Amino acid sequence: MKTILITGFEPYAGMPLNPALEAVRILNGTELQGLGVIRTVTVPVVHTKSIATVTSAICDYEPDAVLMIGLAPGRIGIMPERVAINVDDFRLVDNEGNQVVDEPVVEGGPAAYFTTLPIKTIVQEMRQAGIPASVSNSAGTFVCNHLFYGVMHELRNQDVRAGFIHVPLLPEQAVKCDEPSMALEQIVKGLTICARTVLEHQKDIALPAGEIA
Ligand code: PCA
Repeated sequence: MKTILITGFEPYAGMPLNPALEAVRILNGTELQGLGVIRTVTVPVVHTKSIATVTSAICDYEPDAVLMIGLAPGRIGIMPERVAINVDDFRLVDNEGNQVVDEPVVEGGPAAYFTTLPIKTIVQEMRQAGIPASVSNSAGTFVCNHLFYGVMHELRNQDVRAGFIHVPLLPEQAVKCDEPSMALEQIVKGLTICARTVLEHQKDIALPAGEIA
């Protein structure tokens, strides 16, 4: 039986909840029809703690794959990220008041790491299940990108596939700011499809997903 580790960020920016964490709490322990089991970990939105929290969970669970989940307000669907870049440029303070500007995530590290998840297949499978999904070409430069880059760097010589997926706001959060949203049940269903697809597909498909933004 394979193990897939799914990580979820705590609330941040004064929000009372983070849909990533709400979804991850529900997913903990889910069995994927004989393919594997989901294990989860909660990640602080603190740049000095986020990477270590996930690398320690990787040591504990020895997963076959790692899916890191975070919130991106304004996104219109579940969006697997293509690339992590080696820069912190925080538009907000993190949960311990740090605002890092124009510093590398890893001093001397490569400019970027690509996801090792089959993101096109993931998008296709979610769409076929009726869930809005698309590839994102930027995970931003806040703690989500920081964690994504840091974990890809830690895993660079290991046979563990990993990547980051952003989710939209919940409807109750979105009404206040007129942003797109997705119900928690749909986010949970979508992330379950992501986990299953990663365990079922080693290779990705060629689906056009380039965007100018
Ligand atoms: N989203 C933020 C950090 C935590 C989260 O869920 C981001 O996109 O960087």
